[in-house]
Amino acid sequence: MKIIDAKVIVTCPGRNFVTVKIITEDGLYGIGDATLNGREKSVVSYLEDHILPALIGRDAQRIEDIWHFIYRGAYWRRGPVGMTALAGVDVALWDIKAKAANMPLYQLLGGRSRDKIMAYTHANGKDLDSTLEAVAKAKEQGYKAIRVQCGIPGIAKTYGVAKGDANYEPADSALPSEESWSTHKYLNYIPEVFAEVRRAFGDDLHLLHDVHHRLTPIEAARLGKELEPYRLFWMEDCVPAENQELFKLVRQHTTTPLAVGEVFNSIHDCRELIQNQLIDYIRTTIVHGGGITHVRRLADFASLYSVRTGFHGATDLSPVCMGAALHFDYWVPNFGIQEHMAHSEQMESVFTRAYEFDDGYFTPGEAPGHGVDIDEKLAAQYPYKPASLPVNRLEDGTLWHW
Ligand code: CS2
Ligand code: MG
Repeated sequence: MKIIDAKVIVTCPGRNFVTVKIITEDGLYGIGDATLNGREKSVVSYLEDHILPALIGRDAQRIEDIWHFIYRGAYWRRGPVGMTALAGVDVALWDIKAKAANMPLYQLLGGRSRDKIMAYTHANGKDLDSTLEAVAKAKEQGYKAIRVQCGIPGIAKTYGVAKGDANYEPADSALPSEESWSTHKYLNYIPEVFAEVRRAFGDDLHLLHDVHHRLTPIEAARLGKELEPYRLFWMEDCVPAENQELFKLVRQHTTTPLAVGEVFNSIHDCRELIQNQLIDYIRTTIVHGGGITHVRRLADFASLYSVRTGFHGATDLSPVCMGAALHFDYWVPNFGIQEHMAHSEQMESVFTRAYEFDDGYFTPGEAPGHGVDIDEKLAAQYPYKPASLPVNRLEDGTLWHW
């Protein structure tokens, strides 16, 4: 099944998405998400200048061999740009293989392990009242699990809090905007937010919170302890995780479950975290983790240590990634939860999708492949728009973690 064409489709229906499309001599084609928020063009060049030309003439069925050809062939292994480019190719090839077998992708992985896939969505507000309204709205929509982010008095702009009614989109300017942060104000306020949410909505709702890399280990330990009465499903990205050992101190002090990994791109970024049971959920998802071929290995390794998957699913991951992720979620034995930040109608108009949402759960659909396609004509109407993620400074001007 020879590859005769491979290309990158860049489109910006409200935000930039990068899609790999691989076409075989049999007329079959597959697509994969290769979007890296704020660094999209780097991935496009990595694909167009270094990867795709070398695929022409290769056998599309040899997914594993092509994976290693790209990964080892780079010499400069790993990294978010290379692994996102690799993921786009890998998912396109899995899409082709499942279409050739005329089966939904999850069947190719080993069949489904569950009837439905629990998702969590985002509820955020500039203040406590609007946050509580947002939780009520998400609950109304049927979600059983809700991530809660709230504006902090005295901090102008808090991570995860959208401007107005639009979906939260952090890459909101061509050059990085600057945000200001106070750990002191944040730590003094957030436990009260969860106390209020529990008071208003009771104990059944799964509550999640994203710290977004901003604390030191002892600060994260304090927050984890103070959130214990509110029984979170997870506290995410509590500290930056390049040094995986940082989690030891947090783990010693709190039973609040810990999630990490959306910025990771290989098993080596989280091996110690998993084998030392320093985390409970691994967030590394298909688009940034080298595709299904690599993330499948990561999930199996995590299962040895009772670590479950909790795929990243923000709007800057395209519906193509969501589709592939849901097939993976349907199969993976150690599934935890799937993030779902809804794409706008404009974004969804460019991508047709087989997956469905019902009362807090997804199913991936029975279409051959991952069930997502791109309307290239419509995609061409939305040209790339430069967009950067913000940077973050402490109140004294120190450049901090965003
Ligand atoms: C966030 C993301 O969804 C999450 O957990 O951490 O929204 C993250 O900020 C974006 O994906 C960055 O592009
Ligand atoms: Mg996050």
